[in-house]
Amino acid sequence: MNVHRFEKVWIAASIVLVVAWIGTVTYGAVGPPGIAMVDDAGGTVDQSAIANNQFDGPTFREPGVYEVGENHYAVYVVARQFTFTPGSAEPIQVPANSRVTFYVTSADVIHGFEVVGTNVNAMAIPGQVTKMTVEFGEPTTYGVVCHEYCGAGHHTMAGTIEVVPSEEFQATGGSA
Ligand SMILES: [Cu+2]
Repeated sequence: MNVHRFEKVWIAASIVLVVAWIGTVTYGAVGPPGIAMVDDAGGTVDQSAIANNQFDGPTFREPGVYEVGENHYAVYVVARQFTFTPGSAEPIQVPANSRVTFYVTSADVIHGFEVVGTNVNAMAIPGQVTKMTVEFGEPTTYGVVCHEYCGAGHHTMAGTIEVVPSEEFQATGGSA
């Protein structure tokens, strides 16, 4: 069988592309970028209870920042049209060089929770708790934006995360 020279070049280029794509995904997942998908480990909540500001203990606690371990904090965030609580009215404060687990849910429609300039990027889904653990480094300020179109005020839906020196940090939700 005679394969034309250009045909061979394209076959080779296709193989290189496929290998490069697989390589990129593998590098992102197991290499320095540490990219991971958000799964359903956060479990579910009663969306109407969240909408009525009823928070039932371990499933979804009163929105705020909790100290849950040594240098480990939990942040419970409710997204609703068109604010993050906490985050919008008051910033989410976390200490520098800490590990933070976010629990995010929505009181109404699907929202997004993206920490600008980082790989923290997830959906806030009514009835579902999005759980993700991230590490924060030096003191700085991050913007948080909703990146799922959620209604007329979507473009105004934003918040702030302040990474503060650990001696200035005070957990709003208390410890444990
Ligand atoms: Cu939104």
